[in-house]
Amino acid sequence: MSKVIKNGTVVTADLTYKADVKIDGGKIVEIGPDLTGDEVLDATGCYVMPGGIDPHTHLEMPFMGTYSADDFESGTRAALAGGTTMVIDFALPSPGQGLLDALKMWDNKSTRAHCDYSFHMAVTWWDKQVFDEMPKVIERGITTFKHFMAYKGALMVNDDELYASFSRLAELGGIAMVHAENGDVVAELSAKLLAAGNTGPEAHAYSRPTQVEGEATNRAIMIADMAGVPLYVVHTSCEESHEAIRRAKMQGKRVWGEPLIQHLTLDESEYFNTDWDHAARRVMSPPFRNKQHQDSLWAGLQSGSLSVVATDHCAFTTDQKRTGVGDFTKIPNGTGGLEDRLPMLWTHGVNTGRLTPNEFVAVTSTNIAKILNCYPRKGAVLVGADADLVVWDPEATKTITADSQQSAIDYNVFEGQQVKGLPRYTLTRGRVAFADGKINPEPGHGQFVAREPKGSVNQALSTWKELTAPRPVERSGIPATGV
Ligand code: DUC
Ligand code: ZN
Ligand code: ZN
Ligand code: ZN
Repeated sequence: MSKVIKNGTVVTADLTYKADVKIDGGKIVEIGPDLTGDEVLDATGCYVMPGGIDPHTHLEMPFMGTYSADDFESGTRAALAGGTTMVIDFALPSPGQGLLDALKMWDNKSTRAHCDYSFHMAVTWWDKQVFDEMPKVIERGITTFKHFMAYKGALMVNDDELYASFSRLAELGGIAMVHAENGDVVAELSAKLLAAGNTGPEAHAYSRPTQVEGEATNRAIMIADMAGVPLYVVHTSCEESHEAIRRAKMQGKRVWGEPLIQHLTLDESEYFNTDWDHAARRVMSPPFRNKQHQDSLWAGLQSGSLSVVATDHCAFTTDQKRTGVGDFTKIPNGTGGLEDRLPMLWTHGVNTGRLTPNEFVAVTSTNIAKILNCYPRKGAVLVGADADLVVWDPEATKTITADSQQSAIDYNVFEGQQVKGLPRYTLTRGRVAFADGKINPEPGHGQFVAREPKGSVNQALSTWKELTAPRPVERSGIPATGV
């Protein structure tokens, strides 16, 4: 059964043009005028764009004494309802657990996914077993490895471990990723705040100032440069971190930054709400920042110094958040956003003139497909590409509310926000999974997307490489010992 999306305007990262799109066998088979097929989807007044790719989710993840509340079932339903057709989740070994063992757990969790997905691997500890398993993980199609520079005593890795892991990845052609916050300083500040009686959610923001993120981003970039590995910085939330990424790019390094839709549209005043639940529900790391930092992130998307908009979707219920009453360090870190990323970015980005529709496609889909090496199978409207598409109605409006969301949690951090620009249809490999406001789920439809290593290294300007084969200098006149 073929399908034709008719009367729409195709919008990709670089082109805008009127055309019908024909789909068969889950793939795009033809693009052009006046196409016919067994089934017609009307796209009059709509844009036909590559479905969103969210490269940063934590579904059913064990974290801070609990599990994130959305699993691959509710998480990928939320994705599709918001026009996202692929998620990349983090397989997270607990310290001491093998990478392949963790991967098995993630394979089992993801069997009910409604849309395609891939994984990043987290490196939460370091020894010979991790070193030996890395190539096997890459053979499985997982080429991106995330390192936590925060969460001291739990997931954090130290600089020696970062350097060892980054060097191994450079050798294997992988990409290093970092959660860039100085975990030692965060731990010190948190202890001080608690000792002074600052126990509420606002102390979470005080414990993670922008400097801890800027310092860690700079450090990660320098360590990546010495190791010669490309670096992807997740959840870039502030100017200090953005500045480091910008500078690295200007120096010719492959470094990418990923702001989240939450940091672009919500600010630190959320933590000073007098309702404890309201503030705690918004506790995530890094925390929300002030308007100057938001401006910096928007500017980065405009100029191309920041590449991708993600969510870090890691949702916890109010009850889960309440385990941190009396001690902000025990509030599970994380917020939702999968269903709202595209409508919020369209509303605050395209409708305000900050982003063109083509730039919107680039930062929500195409750029990350290229970075992760699954382009043009994903992130493209091209013959032969997977028919992961969103038919986008720029005139459709709604008010975001927890009552109508797919996520399993009992609130939404964007509650009450008016959005203009919503999916009319979302297609996952040709299957219409969302139509006219209704989800049509098929658990297990989603397939794992394996990715090949790109093998790109960072060698442009670094002089460090000259030192990797060190030669001792022959010297004369060495003083005799014991003089
Ligand atoms: N930050 C969060 O807020 N949640 C999950 C992990 C992270 O780094
Ligand atoms: Zn993180
Ligand atoms: Zn994360
Ligand atoms: Zn199917």
